[in-house]
Amino acid sequence: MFSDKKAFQESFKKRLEQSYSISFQDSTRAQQFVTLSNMVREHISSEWIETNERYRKGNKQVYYLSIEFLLGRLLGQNLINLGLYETLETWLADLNIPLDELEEIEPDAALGNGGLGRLAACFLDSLASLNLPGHGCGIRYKHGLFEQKMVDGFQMELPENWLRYGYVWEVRKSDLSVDVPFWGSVDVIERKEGTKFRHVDAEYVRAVPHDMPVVGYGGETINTLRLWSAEMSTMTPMHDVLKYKRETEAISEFLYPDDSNDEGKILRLKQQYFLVSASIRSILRRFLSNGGELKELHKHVAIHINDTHPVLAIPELMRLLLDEYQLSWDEAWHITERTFAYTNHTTLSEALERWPIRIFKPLLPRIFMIVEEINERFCKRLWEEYPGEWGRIEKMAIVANGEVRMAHLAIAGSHSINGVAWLHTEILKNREMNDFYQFQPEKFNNKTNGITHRRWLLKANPELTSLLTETIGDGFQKDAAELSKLAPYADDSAFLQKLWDVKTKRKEILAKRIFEQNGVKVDPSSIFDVQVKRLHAYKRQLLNVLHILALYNKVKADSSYQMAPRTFIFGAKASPGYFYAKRIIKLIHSVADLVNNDPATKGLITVVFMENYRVSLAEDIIPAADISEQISTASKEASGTGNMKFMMNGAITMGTLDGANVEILEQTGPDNIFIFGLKAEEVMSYDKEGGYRSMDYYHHDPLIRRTLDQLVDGTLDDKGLFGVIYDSLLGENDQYFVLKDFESYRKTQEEAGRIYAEDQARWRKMMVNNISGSGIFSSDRTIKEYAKEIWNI
Ligand code: CR1
Repeated sequence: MFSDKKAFQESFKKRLEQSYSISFQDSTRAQQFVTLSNMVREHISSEWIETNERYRKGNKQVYYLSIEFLLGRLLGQNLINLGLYETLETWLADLNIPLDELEEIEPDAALGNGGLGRLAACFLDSLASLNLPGHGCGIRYKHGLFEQKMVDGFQMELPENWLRYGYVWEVRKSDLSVDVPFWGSVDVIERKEGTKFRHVDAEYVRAVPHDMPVVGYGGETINTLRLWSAEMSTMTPMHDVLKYKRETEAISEFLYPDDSNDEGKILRLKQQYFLVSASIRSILRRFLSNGGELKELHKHVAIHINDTHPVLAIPELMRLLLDEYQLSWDEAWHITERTFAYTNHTTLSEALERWPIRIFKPLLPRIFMIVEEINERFCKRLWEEYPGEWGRIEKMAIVANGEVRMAHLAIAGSHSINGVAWLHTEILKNREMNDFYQFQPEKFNNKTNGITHRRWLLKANPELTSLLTETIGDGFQKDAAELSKLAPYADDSAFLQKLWDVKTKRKEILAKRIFEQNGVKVDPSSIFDVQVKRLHAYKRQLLNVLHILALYNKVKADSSYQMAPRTFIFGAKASPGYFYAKRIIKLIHSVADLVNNDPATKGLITVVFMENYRVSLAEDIIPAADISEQISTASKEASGTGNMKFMMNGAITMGTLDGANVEILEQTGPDNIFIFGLKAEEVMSYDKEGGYRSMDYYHHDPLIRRTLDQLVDGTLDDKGLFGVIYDSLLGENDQYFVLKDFESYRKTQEEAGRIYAEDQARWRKMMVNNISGSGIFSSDRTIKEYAKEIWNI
């Protein structure tokens, strides 16, 4: 289909006309996009079949269970991985169709919130590109992450609709549906062979799989992402059918429904069980139909639990082995514990899931019985290890105080527990999960996150990709470790000039987009200083915006103050119920209004907030960045992955020693990164022992005082909008150490600006050292470690 230009063009036109009954001349970009994508999907079908055949012959399979997969767009990436991008670009251009316009039509598949979901997407790409048998299991939410619309600086949330053209990449497989039971009760049947349990009077929800091809680089391996959608089951009687339909379909309607009330909580728990029950049963079915022996399951199947959301997979596998396949508890547990591995992604307590028994037990009666039994046996083992230590055992229990603690269940039921960056894993081992680490140290390990360089370099930055290819050859495209070959070019002035030109070109492209979207003119020769990520207090967008306001004050107060012109670029969605985060978004807009419209700072400081941050927008922003803001309160950001994307695109990190920044520093060395602020141990010891008083910083630093006062004195608004932020810093003693780190941040920013303006040769060299040191952050490296050390594939 794609081997001959004429044949392709004819087939493309013909298919378009046949599918839409429209002449080729009159067809729309959307119709062209759908036609082309369908052709690509059909093109890979034989490789997809072939991959599955290969897997049937006995390799160990990995299943990556995740409540989020933040895929973004697939057309361009699939073409790159298939090696077809450039060919089709010219063939389509002949038909007057710019390929990039077709790519722009594709809605982002935004089935995730942020880092955790994007990591899952990068992992799928790496698994397939390394020809490893690893598949995703997730939920086919009808609506992905909300679309952010800014109205007068306030965030509005609109429902997202990625399925509007139908979804070209998926294949619906109704014949492989499974029915998932909720509610009802458990019948206990005493038999000669022992006690049997049966879940009765359940309400069933049908899980219908939709398979998506995951195209590996080179096109040899096409893995599968199986997404389940919830539909009515024929196993439930027809009374009150409307209510039943509504409640059923709600399960796969939205990503993370609001769970601030019980109704939302029930829905969330339903989603979790829905995902794991359908996935585990389809995994077992496939395993058994290939002739697998259940007692050997763990030797042929590895199941990974991405954060605690899919943790019910553990009792679900137990349930199947016990109730449906009649294994003994000990046999079932032996298999289960060796099959599962769990990744922790955060130590923030609000993200550690606990489910109230009053909700859990009635919704999932049999699963709850099994969880209780797991807990009893687990506590018994603890008792043997720590006789008499009630306090410790209660702290470690899986069920306690009326709640099921999902992380504890994950630890007890997995053979491997990993953090996502060196520092994060150390904090897990030595603090957050220290009791568990003492009990079973061999289970704990680190797997520093990574990003797929195929999307974040080859796809997002073709300009840099060609420059690198002409400089060090194309080996890095397959193996990102080869980026290290760039190191000698840090002193090659001809190369440095070309690198600078590429960066400038990407800044011009972004500047154009900013003008179109925001109506703000930004100067591509200014420093592009970028912070894009979810809005959260610990990520400290507030520190960034307060620094901008302080800088503005400095320039206003002293017209001779020298600074390199800067464009501060933000992108962030705030969780709809997170009032404080939304207020910070408003603050960024108010500061932008003040600064962008003041002739005194015109051309020196520009502030831009780009609406609706998402994967496809990130692909435009990241290649254009000079400075990458990674300024979380040390110890709070588990890893970060944006930091790695920026580094690979030649931006210099402005960061705290938090998450993977620590390892970025290891790669770049101290001269190629801007590090500031408290260290993790310092933050943790203040957290524990106190001793920090934000008010002192307010009193002793006139710049801080002046800047904070502007939050409440009418400079930014006259409705008291920012009192809540002022109070969080002073009244509530600044939980995230914004004021404590402020001066160190300000000075480091000043230093960065000075180098950029006065020592551009040095800056260019820093860029090279970042790119050449970034290969280790390819998710290929991460996945190879998971494969070898956790999954044993
Ligand atoms: C972490 O906050 C990390 C990603 C992926 C996030 C971020 O630092 O890079 O996971 N955690 O590991 C998260 O979303 C619910 O927890």
